[in-house]
Amino acid sequence: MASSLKNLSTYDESNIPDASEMSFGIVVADWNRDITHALYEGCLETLVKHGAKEENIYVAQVPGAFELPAGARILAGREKLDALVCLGCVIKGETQHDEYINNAVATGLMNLSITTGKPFIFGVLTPNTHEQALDRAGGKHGNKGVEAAVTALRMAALKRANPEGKKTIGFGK
Ligand code: DLZ
Repeated sequence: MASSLKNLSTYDESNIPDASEMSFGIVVADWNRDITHALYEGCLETLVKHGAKEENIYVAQVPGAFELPAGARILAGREKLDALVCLGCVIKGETQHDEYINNAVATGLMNLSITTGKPFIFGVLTPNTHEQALDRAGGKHGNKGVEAAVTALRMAALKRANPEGKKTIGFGK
């Protein structure tokens, strides 16, 4: 399995843009809240670690992952944000609910990103079991909230970049 030996949240900290002038939204689903709140902690910590000010980070809770795109759209309409991170956890069950929810959220966030030109980051765990979720919410495979924050930082910087005279943007080590 691809993740069997990896902590998926390791990244080159020296290559992350400074976020001191940036604003972010974090939308967190309440379903599986032990997991989603651990994702939130990892996400918040990472944004602050790279310079984001807590007063420039806007947080909204929504009932479940299905509500993430609508919650993110509401937050984006209310505040001037560089990027939004959407955090959830949909655990596979006996029915296909997970596929409907995950596909809807992925499509919804992609549509928002394309139509608004603003990054809406997919920070949703899609595990088969609660244990797999724990492994990815601060456990042996890292914290997807950290990964989502890093993605938000990079995409926010890409959106802000003034490419005048440059042929490459965000092409790091
Ligand atoms: C209904 C439902 C189920 C069965 N499972 C999850 C889940 O594992 N993770 C999650 O975030 N939300 C779940 N939901 C709730 C839906 O996301 C949504 O909140 C409801 O269907 C109401 O629209």
